[in-house]
Amino acid sequence: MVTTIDNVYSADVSLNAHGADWCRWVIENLERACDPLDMYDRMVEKVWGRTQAIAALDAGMVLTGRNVDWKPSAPVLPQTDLVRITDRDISILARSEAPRAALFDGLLTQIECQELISFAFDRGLKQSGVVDDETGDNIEHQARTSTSVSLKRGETPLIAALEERLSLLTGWPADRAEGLQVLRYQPGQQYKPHFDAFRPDQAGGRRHLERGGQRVATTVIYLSTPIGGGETAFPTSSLKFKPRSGGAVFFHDLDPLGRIEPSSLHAGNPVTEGEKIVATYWQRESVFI
Ligand SMILES: O=C(O)CCC(=O)C(=O)O
Repeated sequence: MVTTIDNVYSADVSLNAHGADWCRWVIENLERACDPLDMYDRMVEKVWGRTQAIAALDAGMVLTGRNVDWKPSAPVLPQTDLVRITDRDISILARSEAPRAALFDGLLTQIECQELISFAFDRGLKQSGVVDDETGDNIEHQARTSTSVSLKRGETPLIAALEERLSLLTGWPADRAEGLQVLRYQPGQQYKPHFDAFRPDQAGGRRHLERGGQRVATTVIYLSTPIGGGETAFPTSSLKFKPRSGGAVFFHDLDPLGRIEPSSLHAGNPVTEGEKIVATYWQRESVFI
């Protein structure tokens, strides 16, 4: 076979995911110095999956000699579904494209869950709050009826080990994260649909952005298994994760281009029986002090 520019490009699996015409479209537009962010939107609007579009643009940027740092960096999950992190095997039981989410198992042992719950309860839980749009203060709101406590990063050896585990699992530095927030939901308690990312168009959101930048990803770590209800639910896709102690759900708060991801809208469904206890871990764009 004669090697032509066309068949070199189309030999790239990611560029060729939707056939030769699309492959050519990507390369030609990159060669014309089009903005890859606009191209991404166009591709996803048509036939491309988000991950596919990113991979094709990444490959195209390399092949056309353009700047490969075209999108913000973000936590990344391992490709394989079983990963050995320090002393344990963590499984990825399920993945989703929209929201870009993954369900982990084996992040904590049952003993570790108990230790974290006891520590948080000893520190004392108070009525949970939400960020006030205008002031950025934490205010009580009927949308969030759990009780909670905010812990410091590395506050105990177990917390430090868990943060290290999450950092290794997602390839994101442990100092680019808030301290864990432990939440307790009793029957009837819930957190109605909301985004975790801060709104840059609101004064309250901007106040939080000054400290460590945007929230880039959330991990909800399940410390108990409620008998009924309490799913972490994503209403735009009808995806629901059932809490199981020791497991966790990870999801990106931003789209691959750093904008608030519409499908990251999520809720903690009302607990109907038993008790749900979680620790929420928010990763930030930059170092959080
Ligand atoms: O409780 C859950 O399942 C979700 C918690 C949550 O939405 C949050 O802390 O932002």
